[in-house]
Amino acid sequence: MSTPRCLALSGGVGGAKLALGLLHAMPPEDLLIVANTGDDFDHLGLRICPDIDTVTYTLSGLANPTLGWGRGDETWSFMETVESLGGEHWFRLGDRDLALHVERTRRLGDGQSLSAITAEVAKRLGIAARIAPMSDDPVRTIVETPDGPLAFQHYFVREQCRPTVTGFRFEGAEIATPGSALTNALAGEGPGMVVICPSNPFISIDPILTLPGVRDMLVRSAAPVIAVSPIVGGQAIKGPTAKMLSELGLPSTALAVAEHYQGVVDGFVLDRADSDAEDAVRELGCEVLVTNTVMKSLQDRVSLARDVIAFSARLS
Ligand code: FO1
Repeated sequence: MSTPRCLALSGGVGGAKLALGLLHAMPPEDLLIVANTGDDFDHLGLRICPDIDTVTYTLSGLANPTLGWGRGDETWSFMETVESLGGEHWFRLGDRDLALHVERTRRLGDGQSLSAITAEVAKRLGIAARIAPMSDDPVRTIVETPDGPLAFQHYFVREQCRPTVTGFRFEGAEIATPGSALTNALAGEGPGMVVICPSNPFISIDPILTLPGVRDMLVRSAAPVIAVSPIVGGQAIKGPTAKMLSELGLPSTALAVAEHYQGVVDGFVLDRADSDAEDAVRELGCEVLVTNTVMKSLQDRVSLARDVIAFSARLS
């Protein structure tokens, strides 16, 4: 596999939106998206990989635009039937989405790696860019709360992010091997640029950075590492990032996210709404780009991707 020009680290919805913009802004073979797998879990006997699937469905044009996860052309007969039988229905698997979980679980059972399955599914769905898991080994995010630890999807979906967060653990990360797509991309001359997508820093990006050697490879990489803020005007575009920051005793600001990434990133992208933080972020030792980061339309995604590419060229 050739070294990608752009390595994008992604979590769920926000990451997938920028990944789609990047796909439109460069030749697809130049792009490698490495997805968080800390959200993965086994449910109803199936292996579910939400962040890989959100990126895969988004890049193939199959994503559900309303929910942000799962497929757009969905029906729910399977879930309704599970519920009618008294089964667990708090985590909803649509009928078409179900096929991916069944097929992935079968292939894993046959001994195929998650990397190989993810690449094959992307190809089958017509995606020309590369998508890879952060690791083929199991890493499971645990959310610490005052009432004890919660498995990630129990916190996120079953409890609707209501419990107060006191910290995170990434079970298995210390003995996991980073995926070969990720380490190959960062080895040798490395990629032209690394983009940390506007995903939740604690639950989407930290699992990737915690894998043995990954943070060091990013710090040592000659490529500019650029993070796009998932916080705009004190709010997360989607998800619990702002809530988590305040529960962890941090301000719900883009600056707090930049501080979190201090030492890893060379560049930080702020939304225009947060332009007053520009000097403070620069004082952390990284360059700053202020632009529109809110991605409502495809045009917004492509514009932000182009801005990030131009910013990285300035930093190279
Ligand atoms: N998120 C929900 O809020 N409710 C669900 O029932 C749900 C089901 C689901 C099924 C497959 C899948 O790939 C993702 C799903 N998600 C659901 C999203 C997912 O749990 C989270 O958004 C991510 O883990 C956070 O990035």
